[in-house]
Amino acid sequence: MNQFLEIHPEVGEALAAGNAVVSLESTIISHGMPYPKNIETALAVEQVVRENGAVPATIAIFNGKCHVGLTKEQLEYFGKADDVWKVSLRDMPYVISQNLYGATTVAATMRIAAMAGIKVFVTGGIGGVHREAERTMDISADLTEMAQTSVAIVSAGVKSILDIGLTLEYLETLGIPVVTYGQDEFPSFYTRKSGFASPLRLDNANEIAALLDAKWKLGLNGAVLIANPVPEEYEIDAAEMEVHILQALNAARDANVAGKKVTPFLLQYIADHTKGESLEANIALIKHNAKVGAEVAVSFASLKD
Ligand code: PSU
Ligand code: MN
Repeated sequence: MNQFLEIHPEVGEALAAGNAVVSLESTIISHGMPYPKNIETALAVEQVVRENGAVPATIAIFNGKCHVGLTKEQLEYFGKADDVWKVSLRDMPYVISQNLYGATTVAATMRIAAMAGIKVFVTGGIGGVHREAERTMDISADLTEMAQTSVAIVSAGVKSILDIGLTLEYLETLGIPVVTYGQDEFPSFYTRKSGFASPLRLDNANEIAALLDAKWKLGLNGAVLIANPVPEEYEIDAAEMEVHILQALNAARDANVAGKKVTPFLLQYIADHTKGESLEANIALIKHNAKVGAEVAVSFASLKD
């Protein structure tokens, strides 16, 4: 076993028995949502995973170790502390060797999940190709990680702080199947629409599990992105969101925000300027993703080799 991994006993037992496990990221807790809603949401999401027959494994770096499955106290720590690193792949060796605390992004969470043998990962929104990336070259390591690591990701699509069209092109280049659950259009996080057709569509968890099985048995390594639209009753009007997003992008430019700070800055700005509504949608969609992710994990675990 990898010397940097610390697997929670409940998670380890489920994995050893071949039962369904769903991994969850921690950047959304420490850098993606305000306290105390972040902790409430993290706990509620774990509960949804359990109710749907899988064991949750939230992943974070604690004192230099990659923890797979957190205690309630550890989750609370990540929701409250302000000295927590946002850890993507390139930060892992530093944070681990310096015995620091880190909240893992999609890229880092996927890699640690794969090290532990977990096949399904649930989040809210992934990183992608930023608007104006042709000038800034700001493309999330989440995408390149998806090309290499064989974990299915359930997200609510791609948030329109990013360039959705370019992100879909990049995913195509990397050979990553993009499957929208239950509709033809690719969703854009707060809304079910994006203006882009989804490359693929499947309507139930068993078909998604069969696609994962086929991909990996073919030796096609890498992720599958499962885009799960936000529930209708929590959707936010796209035109209304676009106003806030443009303001957030302007504010980031005025403040010369660059590098790893860009995404947290934009998320924070939007959360501050849309108050309850965007947060409520965010919580609803991640719970919905947890349900679908657990169903996929259960179905995948039931497939015989
Ligand atoms: N997008 C969201 N919510 C998030 C993130 C992205 O809608 O919380 C977080 C995720 O942890 C994602 C990370 O992996 O931001 C991407 O950061 P960057 O763009 O710096 O790669
Ligand atoms: Mn970036």
